[in-house]
Amino acid sequence: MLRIAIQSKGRLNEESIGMLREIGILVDESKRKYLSKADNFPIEILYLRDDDIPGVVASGSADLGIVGLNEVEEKGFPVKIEERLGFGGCRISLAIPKAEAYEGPSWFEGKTIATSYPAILGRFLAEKGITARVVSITGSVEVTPAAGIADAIFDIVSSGSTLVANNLREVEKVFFSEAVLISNGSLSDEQESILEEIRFRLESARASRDKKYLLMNIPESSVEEAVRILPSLKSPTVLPLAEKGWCSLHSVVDTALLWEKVRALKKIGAEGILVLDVNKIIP
Ligand code: PRT
Ligand code: ZN
Repeated sequence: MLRIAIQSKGRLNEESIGMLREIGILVDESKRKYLSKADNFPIEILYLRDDDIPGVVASGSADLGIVGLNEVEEKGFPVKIEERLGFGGCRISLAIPKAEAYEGPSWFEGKTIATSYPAILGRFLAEKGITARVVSITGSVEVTPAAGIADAIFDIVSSGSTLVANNLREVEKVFFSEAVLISNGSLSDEQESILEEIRFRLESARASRDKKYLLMNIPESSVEEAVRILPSLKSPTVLPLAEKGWCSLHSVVDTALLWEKVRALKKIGAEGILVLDVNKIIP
């Protein structure tokens, strides 16, 4: 059995549950309690505030956690980053009042900066040799300059609209974050094999994300050319059709190349092209 801590509510909650579902671990949300068991996998879900997840994993009260890399970095607990999960992307940036001129980090010398990330900010300031006063605040950091509490802020930015709404300007992007899977690095052999299964499934899900499945009818005389256009996982699958002289051709292509391939295939006579999402790719 493995215990995994995820955010109970907030920005990472839904996507954490969605990620577990994507790899076939079903969490019954209607039964959601502080701790609940997955229906079909040897895993227990522990619902926590994101701030508590790195510490709970480091202490061994949970074996794994899904949390923002920003929280891991800020808290500084000795946890192991097992996987980057590709959601919850954001950055932590320094922002100043819009009207201020800015020529570089020395702007912050002697200034007061409000933040929920004093450790990450402290390291940045030390690296740049800047002395500033850091005010730790847990919420609504973006209103502190207008309220006269701070000259600048160091806060999470995603679209940037919160900064714009508060007449602030992002001047230094300091730390880039996304959701990560963490462990305490001391799992039993049985737990290690469950984690290995999770990693394997994550990899299959990831591999499928930027692929499309293509199905089409193509004249027999064009098959050789189509195989050249469509280098696939192996080679494309070619099946004869009832109608003489025609085949059905199946292949997997990179999403980025989809339209280029479709155009080339139509040119050599492909018809009835179907494009399908790929659910999993299991090597
Ligand atoms: O209650 P709990 O403590 O669990 O949650 P929380 O309120 O501390 O965190 P929550 O749910 O807001 O965020 C959880 C995690 O999501 C963060 O630790 C980040 O890793 C990640 N994340 C991704 C974000 C954002 N994007 C984000 N935009 N966390 C916060 N924001 C906030 C930010 O603080 C600012 O107020 O959104 C605002 C900025 O957004 P934009 O789009 O206007 O730039
Ligand atoms: Zn939090």
